[in-house]
Amino acid sequence: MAASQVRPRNENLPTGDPCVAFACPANLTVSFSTAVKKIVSMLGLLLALGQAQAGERPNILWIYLEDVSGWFGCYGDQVIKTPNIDRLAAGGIRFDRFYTPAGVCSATRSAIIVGAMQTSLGIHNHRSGRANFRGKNLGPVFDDIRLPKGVRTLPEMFRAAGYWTFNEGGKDDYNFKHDTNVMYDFLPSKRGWGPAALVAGKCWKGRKKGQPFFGQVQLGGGKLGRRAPKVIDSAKVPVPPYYPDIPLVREEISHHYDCLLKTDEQIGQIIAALKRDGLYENTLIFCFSDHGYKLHRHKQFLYEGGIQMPMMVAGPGVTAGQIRKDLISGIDIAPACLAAAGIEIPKHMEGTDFLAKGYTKQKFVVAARDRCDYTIERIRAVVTPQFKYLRNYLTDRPFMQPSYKDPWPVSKKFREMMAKGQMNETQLIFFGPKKEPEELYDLANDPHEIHNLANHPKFIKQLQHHRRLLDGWIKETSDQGLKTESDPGLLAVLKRWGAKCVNPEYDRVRHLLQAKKTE
Ligand SMILES: [Ca+2]
Repeated sequence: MAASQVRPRNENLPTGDPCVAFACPANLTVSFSTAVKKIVSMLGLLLALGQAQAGERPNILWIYLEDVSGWFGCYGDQVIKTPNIDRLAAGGIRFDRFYTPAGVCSATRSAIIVGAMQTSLGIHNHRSGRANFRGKNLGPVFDDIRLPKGVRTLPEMFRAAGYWTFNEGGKDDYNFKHDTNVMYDFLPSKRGWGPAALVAGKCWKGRKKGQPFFGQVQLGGGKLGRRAPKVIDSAKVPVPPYYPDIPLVREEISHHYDCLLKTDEQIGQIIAALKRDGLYENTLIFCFSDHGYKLHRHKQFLYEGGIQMPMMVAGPGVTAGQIRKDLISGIDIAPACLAAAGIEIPKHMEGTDFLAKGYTKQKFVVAARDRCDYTIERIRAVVTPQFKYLRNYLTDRPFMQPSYKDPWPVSKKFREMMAKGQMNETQLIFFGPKKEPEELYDLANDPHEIHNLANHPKFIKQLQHHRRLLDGWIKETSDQGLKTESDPGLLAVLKRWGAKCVNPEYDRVRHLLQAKKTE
C-alpha cells in the first residue's frame, strides 16, 4: 500500500500561513507605507484564497451501487443496454480493475468510508460492533468497536471543512460506533431503494449559498427484488462455467440484469436532477458498487465476481473518454475525494489519490473475507496486474458452509446436486467438500478463475512472489483478521443467530450464553 500523502488538486491555491505573514512587523524600522502595502497585499491574498475556494471546490457525489456486478454496456455486456451508465463512463474515466476491499457490504463500506482496510482497524467482521441488530437488543455485552482516536469518517471530515453532507437512502452499515447526526446535514426520513429525495432536490436544498456538498446516494441495485420489473429472458443469459446451467441459476442471473436496467434508469434520473438544479458541471461523481451480485461464489467471496467491480468517475478536472486498466482499491476513493476538495489526507488513510497528477500505478491490491453473519471464514486475496493469489486459512471447512443463503431455492438445488454428485470438476472448486490452502489464477488467460496454478511447477516463482506480497502486507498493516474474534463479538453473534452458529470458534463462548440464560 502506498503511503498517505497530501496532494492538493488545485495547485494554483496560494500556500503559506497568511496569519504569520499578516503579523505586525516586530522590526520598527519598517516604514508605515511598507506595512500598509503588506496589509493590502495580504487582504488581496485572502480574498483570492476565498474566491478560489468558493469557486473551485467541487461538489462530490457517490452513486453507491448495492450488490451490483458490472454487466453494463460500457464494459462490453451484450445482454442489456445501459445508456445512462455508459454516458457517465464516456464522460469521464471507466475503471476496468477496481477492487472492493471485501465481498460483503459492511466490511467494504467500513473500509471505504475511512480510506483504510477494514482489517487494519478491526472493522472486518460483517455486522459487528452493533448494540442492536434488526430490532434485537444484544444487551450490555457486545463488541463495542470504536474507530481509533483521531480517525473520522469521510462525511465528518467534509463537514468539518465546510461541506454540506447527505446520505440519500441512509445505508451506512459500518462495523463501528458512529453517529449519523454528526456525519450528515441531511438524511431523508424515509429510507428507500431509489433516489427519490435526491431527484426531488431535497438532499442539497438546505445548503448555504455557494456551499459545496459531499453526498452519497444509495441505490438498491442487486437488492431491488420485485422493484425491478421482469424484462430479461432467462434463456438468453450467459452462465459461467463454475455454475451448473440450471433454470434457477438462469433466473438469478436474468433477475440481476433486470436490476441493472432499473439501476441505469435511476442513474439517468440522478444526472437529470443535477443538471436541472445547475449542479452537474461542478459535481465530481464517483459511481461504484460495494461488491458483486448475490449468488454463490460472487457476493461474500474474493473471486472476481465478488470484488472486481464497476467504477466510473466523471466531473470537473476529469478528462472525458478515459479508460484505466490499472489496479484501484475501494480504499483509494476517500483520499481521492479529499484531494479533489483540497482537504488534507490524514495519515490513517492507506488508500492513494488515484486522480493525482504523477500518480504511480499500484503493484497490487488486497481484499479480505472474514466472518459473514454466523459463518466464520478467513480468506485473503492479492491481486496483481496479471494474477490473483488467494490464501484460504480455514481449510477445515468447505466454501459452502452453512450461510444466510441456505433458504434460497437455488441454494437448496446446489446442495441437492452436491449430495448427488452432479457437480462437475470446475463446479467442485467452489461446491466441493474441501478447499485448497492456496489458489493462484492467471486472470489474463483464465478470467473465470477455474484453473488453479498454485500447485503447478511452472508458476512456483509467481506463487512465491504473491505469498511474499501477502506476508508483507499482513505485517505492514497488522491484519486484525488473523486473530480470532473477541469473546463479546462471538457472543453477540450467538445471541443474534443461536443454533445457526455451528463453527467451532463459538464453543469458546457458548457457556457464557448458557450462563446468561440461567441468571
Ligand atoms: Ca451490498
